[in-house]
This record gives sequence, C-alpha cells and structure tokens, in this order.
Amino acid sequence: MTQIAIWGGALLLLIILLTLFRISRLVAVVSEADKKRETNANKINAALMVGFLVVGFGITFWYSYNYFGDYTLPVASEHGVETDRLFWVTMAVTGVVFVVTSILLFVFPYMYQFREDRKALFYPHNNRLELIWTIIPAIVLTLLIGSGLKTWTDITRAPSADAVEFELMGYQFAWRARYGGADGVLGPYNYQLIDKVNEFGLDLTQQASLDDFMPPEVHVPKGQEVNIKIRARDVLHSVFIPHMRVKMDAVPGMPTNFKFTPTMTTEEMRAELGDPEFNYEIACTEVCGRGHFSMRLILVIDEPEEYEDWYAAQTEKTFLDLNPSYMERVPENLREVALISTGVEPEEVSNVVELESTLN
Ligand SMILES: [Cu+2]
Repeated sequence: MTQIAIWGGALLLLIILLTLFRISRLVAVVSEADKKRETNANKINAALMVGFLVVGFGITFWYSYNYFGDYTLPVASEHGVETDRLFWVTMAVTGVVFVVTSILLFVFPYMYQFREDRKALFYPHNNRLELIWTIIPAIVLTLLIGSGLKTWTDITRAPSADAVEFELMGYQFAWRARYGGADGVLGPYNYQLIDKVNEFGLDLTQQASLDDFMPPEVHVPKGQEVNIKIRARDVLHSVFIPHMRVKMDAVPGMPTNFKFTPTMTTEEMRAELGDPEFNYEIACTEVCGRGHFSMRLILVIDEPEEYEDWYAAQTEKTFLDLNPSYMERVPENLREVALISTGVEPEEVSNVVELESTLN
C-alpha cells in the first residue's frame, strides 16, 4: 500500500513539473525579452565556433611543429624509403582536405547565424556539386590506396631462399631471438615443451633443433634480405623496429613474418646521428600488460663479414651448450650429433658415450 502511495506521489510530481515547464515555454513565446536572449545566445555560439577553429588549429600546428622530429626518424631499410614516401603523400593530400573542410565547417555557422532580417534559403539539390564531391575524392582515394596496395604487396612478398632468418618470440615481458645454428635451419618447437629454461619449447628429438642458439642481442648483416619469423607465447605483442620501418603483430598460435633489407650499419647510423651510444632497438607496440614498456631488444646491423664472425662465435653457445642437462632429452641415435654440435670433437664422442654408459 505504502509502495503504491510513493509511486503515485512521484508520478504526480512529474506531471506537475512537466506542466510548469510547458507554461514557462508558452510565456516565453509571447515575451519579447526572451527573444532578445535567444539572439544573444546565437551570437555567442557562432563566435565560439570560430574560437574553437582557431584554438584547435593552434594546438594542432604547435604540436606538429614541436614534435616534427618524431616523424622524420632516419630510415635504414630499403622498403622504408617507399613507406615514408607513401606516408608523406597521404599526409599532404589529407592535410589539405582537413584544413579546408575544418574552415568551412566552423566558419559557415558564423556566417549564416540567425539574423532577424534574413530567411534561410531552401536549396535541396545540385547535381553538378554532387558529381564533383563524389568523383574527385573517388579518384584521389583510388590512387592513394592503389599505390599503397602495390607497396604493401612488395613488402609482404615471400622472402627469398637465401634470406638471413631468425625467429623472434614475444612473451610477457621480453623478446627472445633464436637462430638456426650451424646448419642454418630453425628446429621445430612445441609449445607443450616450454619450461623455465626451454623458453622456446625447442623439440630436442629433432636434429635441426640441436644446434639452435638464442643470443642476448640480434645481429643481421647490412645489404642482405632479413626475414623475421614472429610468434607470441602468451598474448598479442607487436614487433616494432622504427628505423627499419618494420611493424608486425606477434600473435599466439598464428606465426607471422616480416622481411626487410637494412641499408645502414649501427656504426654508420651512429656517425650520421653524431651519437656514439645509439642502438637500433626492437620494441613492443601492442600494450600487452604491466611490463609492456620493458620489451626492448637491441638490434645490431653489421657489415656482412662482421656478421659472419659473430654468427660463427654464437654457434659455440647453442642451447645445449648452455644447458647440458637437456642432453638427456636428446634420443640415443642423435646424441652423437648433439655432442658434436656442442663442440666435442668427433673422435672424442665415442669416449664420452662410453664414459656416459659406464656412469649409468
Ligand atoms: Cu608486448
């Protein structure tokens, strides 16, 4: 009963408020003072439109000018020159359209604000105008998207057979790289084999995995095609190498890749920037959790001979070299190969195998 009384009271209150509002509107229609107030509000709104335009443009141009350096990072890869060109052409075309349409959008309300002495013109249709603003943007967009598509097809074409290859795995929160080792072939992996040490889930029952190595920083040679095989272990990450104009998502369960050809070594870039501390870096550009910011891996671009030396030195530090306890996962028939790949001379192998069997 009390419930019904409360709801009834609320309903009555609402009806009273609505009635009061209607009465005040009717009074306003006949009163002159209110008309004056409305004209003033119109003027203020029209002026605010222009104010918004001026302040908005001011902030946009101030920001673009101050942070222009972020848009002109030196480029150090072959395809990067192409993507930069596309970026600036698109920026120029859309920039001009942005400025013109913004001016029209905010200046027209000011020019055509309400005035007592004029009436709005009823102008429902103009075929010529419709054609102009449909056909011109259609042509411009077709050209922009067409040239973008061509560049994208070139960038994403399959890597050549002799491309330098390494695997990049993202996890919360770091990048880890893996190379194919002495045989140059990346061994197969299985996510179920991942543990604290075997971060890649390397399948040690397969011969190609036995000589794989995981260096603390990535090296690639200048002037050669490099193919990065990308994967993620937990959530979405994204490979970002700004100076190489490389960006590709790392997706769990769906390997991706990106190929590029570096055109400047780390040393050359240091000289150009006048910064002896400079390093290329691989960052993560997909907000992937709390430690996202810490996903940084150094990328070193070497002269080809330096790269060969570095690679040869790394083949002495294979996964099995650094984690000998994993040798027991290698099947009997591959032990010999595994021992040789960890640097044991072939003639010593039989001794080691013998020693092992006596120990067992
Ligand atoms: Cu990440």
